[in-house]
Amino acid sequence: MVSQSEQTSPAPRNAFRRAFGLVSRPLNRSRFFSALLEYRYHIANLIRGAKIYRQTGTSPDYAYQSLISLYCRTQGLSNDFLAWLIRTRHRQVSLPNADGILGNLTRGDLDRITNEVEQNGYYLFTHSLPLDVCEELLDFALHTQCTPVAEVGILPAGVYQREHPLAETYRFSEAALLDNPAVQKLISDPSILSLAQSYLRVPPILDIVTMWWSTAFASEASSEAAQLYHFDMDRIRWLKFFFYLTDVGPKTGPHCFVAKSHKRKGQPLHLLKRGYVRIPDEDIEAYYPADDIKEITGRRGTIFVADTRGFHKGKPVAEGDRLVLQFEFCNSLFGGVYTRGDIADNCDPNLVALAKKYKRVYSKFTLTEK
Ligand SMILES: O=C(O)CCC(=O)C(=O)O
Ligand SMILES: [Fe+2]
Repeated sequence: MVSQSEQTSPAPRNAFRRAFGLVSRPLNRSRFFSALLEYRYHIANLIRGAKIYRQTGTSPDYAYQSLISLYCRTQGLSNDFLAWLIRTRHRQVSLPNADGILGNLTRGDLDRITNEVEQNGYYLFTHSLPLDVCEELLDFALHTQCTPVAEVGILPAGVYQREHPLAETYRFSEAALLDNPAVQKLISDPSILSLAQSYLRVPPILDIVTMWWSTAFASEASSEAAQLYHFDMDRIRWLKFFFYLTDVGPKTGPHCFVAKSHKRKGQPLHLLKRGYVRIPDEDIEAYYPADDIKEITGRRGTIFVADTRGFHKGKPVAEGDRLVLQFEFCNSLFGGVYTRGDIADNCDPNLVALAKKYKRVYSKFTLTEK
C-alpha cells in the first residue's frame, strides 16, 4: 500500500530550495531571478493559462506554447518547478496493493524502479504480459478498424492487412481500446497505478490509452510515426508504459531512448534551441555517448516505462511489423489538447470501482451508464 502517511513531505520552502539547488549556490539564485525577468512573458502566459485551465479543464494554446518555450530555455527547470508546485497541492493517495502485471511490488521495489527511471529515464521490467493477454490484444488489433497514418496524410480507416501495409502506422481509437476487456484490466492494474504514482509523486492521471502498428511501408524514417528523435512535451510530467505485442528485434522497430536525457540539463541548449522539433540521428549521436543510446528489443509481452521528456524515437521498421500498446499517466492535464472519453459502467468491475474511488486518476473520463 502506498499510504499518505509515507509522504511526510518536508516544509515546502525547504523542499523547494533542495529541489532547485538554491541553498548553497548564490550564483544559481541570481541566475534564477534574472531568468524570471527574462521569461516573464511566458510566465504570465502560464499563470493566465492556469486560471483558465482551472475553470475549464483545458489550457489555451498560448499557455501550452509557453510551457514548451520555457522547457527549452530552462533545460527542464520550468517543468520541474511546476511539478513541485503540483506536488504541494495534491497529496498521494492510498492505492490498492501494488500486486499486478508488473509483479507483486513492495514499497522497496517501487522505490528502486522509480529511482532507476529517475536516473536513466526508462526501466525494462522482468515481468511480461502473459501470452494469453498478448493474444487477446493481437486479435483485437487484427480485427478492429484503425486509421492508417502516412507521411502523406491520414487515409480512410479500415482493418490492418499485415501483408499489404498502406501506411507507416495504423492507429486505434481510444474509445475502441477502452471497450476491450484486456485494456480495461491493464488501465486499472494496481502495480501500474502504484508505479505511476511513485514516479509522479502525486495521484497519476491516465491521459493516453493508445495502440498502433508500425510497418515497413516506407524506407525513410517517418516523422509522423515518431521515427526521428524528439522529446514529448504535452504535459508537465508524465510516465509512459509500453507493451510490445509482437516480437521486437533490431529490424522490427525497437523503441530507442537516450538514457539520462530526460534529466534537467540532460539536453543541450544547442538542440533545445531548435524548439519542439525532430532531431536527426547524427546530431544525437554527435552529442551523447553511444552507450547511452539504447534500443529496447524484446519478445512480445515485453513491458517498459519511459519518461519521454528524454530524447526517443521508434526505429524505422525494416521488416515485418510492430504492435505496441501504450498508456500515459501525467501529474496534470495542463498543456496540450487531450481527448476526453467514457468508461461504461458495464465494463471491468474493478475499473468501475477504481474510477468511482480515484476520481483524479480517471478524471478525463466520464463514467457512463450502458
Ligand atoms: O514508436 C516508438 O517507439 C516511439 C513512440 C513515441 O515517440 C512516443 O510514444 O512518444
Ligand atoms: Fe514521443
